[in-house]
Amino acid sequence: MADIVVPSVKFSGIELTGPAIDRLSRQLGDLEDIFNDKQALQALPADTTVYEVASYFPVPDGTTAGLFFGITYIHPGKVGDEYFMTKGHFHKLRDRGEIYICIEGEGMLILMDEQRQTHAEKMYPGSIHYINGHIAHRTANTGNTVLSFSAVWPSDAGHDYDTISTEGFSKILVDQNGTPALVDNQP
Ligand code: S6P
Ligand code: ZN
Repeated sequence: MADIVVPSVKFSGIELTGPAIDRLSRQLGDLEDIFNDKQALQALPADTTVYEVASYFPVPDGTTAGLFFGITYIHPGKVGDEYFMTKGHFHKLRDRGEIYICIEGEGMLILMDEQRQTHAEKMYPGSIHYINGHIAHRTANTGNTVLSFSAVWPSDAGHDYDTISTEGFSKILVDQNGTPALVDNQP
């Protein structure tokens, strides 16, 4: 290997560019179990894109002592009074943490511990969020423009989506007269 290396994965504006970037996109049709207002959901096209994630996986999934990096882009929008948001997950290895850094837009990071205590942190350009292990995390776009944020997490963390898919978060983020409010989840 050369003594001096120029990395080929980099930010370009708000895009992640370079070889072997993994890209995924989630549509409303993939997110039926996370929004409460099923009537409002059915009134929207199932192929509406809610968020996209570009990730850099420098080592295989499950590698101990490595790190992954990704950028999530959540489009503006609502299903009923709930903001467009990510599925949300615990890490499969519960004691693995994560760092989020907001790049642009405005939003909320919703955090729930294993006792189902939930609170939220406001996301704004430059805000840094430390997510301890054992904490489920979900992000919502509360603005009128794309919310994007970068994330760094351990490469052996894995994702447990099933717990959130079946039990949900104990609180949801809704638009109350133009203001985001965290309210009890009553599905
Ligand atoms: C990975 C990290 C993010 C999310 C992304 C989408 O640990 O927390 O890259 O994967 O924001 O959210 P979700 O809940 O659909 O994975
Ligand atoms: Zn995570």
